Amino acid sequence: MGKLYMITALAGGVGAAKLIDGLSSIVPPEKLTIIVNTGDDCEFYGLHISPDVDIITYTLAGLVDEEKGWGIKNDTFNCLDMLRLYGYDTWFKLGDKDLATHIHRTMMLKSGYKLSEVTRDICAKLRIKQKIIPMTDDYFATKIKTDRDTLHFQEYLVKRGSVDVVRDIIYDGAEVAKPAPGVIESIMDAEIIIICPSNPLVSIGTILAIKGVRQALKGAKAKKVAVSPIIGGTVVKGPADKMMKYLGMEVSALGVAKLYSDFLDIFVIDEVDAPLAHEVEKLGIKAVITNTLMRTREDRIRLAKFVLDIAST
Ligand code: GDP
Ligand code: FO1
Repeated sequence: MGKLYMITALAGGVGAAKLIDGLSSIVPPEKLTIIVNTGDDCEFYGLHISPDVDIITYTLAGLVDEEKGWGIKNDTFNCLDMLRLYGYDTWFKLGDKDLATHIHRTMMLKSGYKLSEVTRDICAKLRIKQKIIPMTDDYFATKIKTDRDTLHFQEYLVKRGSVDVVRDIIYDGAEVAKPAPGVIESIMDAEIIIICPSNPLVSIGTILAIKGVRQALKGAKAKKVAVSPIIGGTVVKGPADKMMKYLGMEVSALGVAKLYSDFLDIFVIDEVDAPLAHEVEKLGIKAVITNTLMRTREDRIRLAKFVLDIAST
């Protein structure tokens, strides 16, 4: 690769972290900014948890549990066991080391620091040189309206195992939440913007719902490239396919392309979805085809290189 580009990525959790890992091995850290979804943030035992921010952070720090894609590798669950004994709900699996992150974050938030400042502090202490910015410092909660109730996203996903029929997705707080410092600037300053393979509704959709973000993406000079999170009409993991289906969307790379069509330049779709390329291009988006499944570290690096090559030609 010749010129070193300023890159900004929009990211959710596990799917995104794999591509970010690939990018981080080929891009100098000071050239990479990652804007991360906070719609999944939740509170347990008085602690503020930022699952997607932590997934990206732990991945870049080499701490992540590779098998699950979240949490810290070789973590133990002694604290949770004790909390269960005291009668607390323990369906959200917070490891002992992971809890230290949430305690630290909550203490800093309580003493007046913003989430973006806390994230910077955690990154510095974990020696992460890339810039990780939560999408907002303000309250924002993704809620799922089911047939019987309205749930926080983590209750829908983890507690109930995403079995419910999804009637609506509520971006609670989107009306007032402001982009965190650096979000709009990093979009406007970027030369390449990458939309990671993340849930288009509850990971990328939330970032796009923050005031000014979609507008900034439309106006940004950067080449905007997304990697499809849907391969052959299905997901690698997570509930994106079910959610899209229940909300009447086409469950395919084309369905995702439609959600990004007002700002996207290039859509990277999987080889199995080659027949959709023509329909994607009808939306005014260039479709490029490759193997997008990241099973190994080599897959991550290869896909990251592919995305950068496509964006810089
Ligand atoms: P998120 O990253 O927080 O949105 O949550 P998930 O990790 O559950 O992933 C969401 C989306 O990423 C799903 O639609 C997955 O299909 C997609 N995804 C996960 N891994 C891969 C991968 O290796 N390649 C591609 N193309 N998509 C992936
Ligand atoms: N995902 C699960 O499926 N079960 C869990 O118990 C769980 C705990 C957890 C704790 C900390 C953390 O940072 C992430 C955690 N996740 C868990 C992942 C998380 O719920 C989702 O993958 C993301 O919110 C979606 O991006």
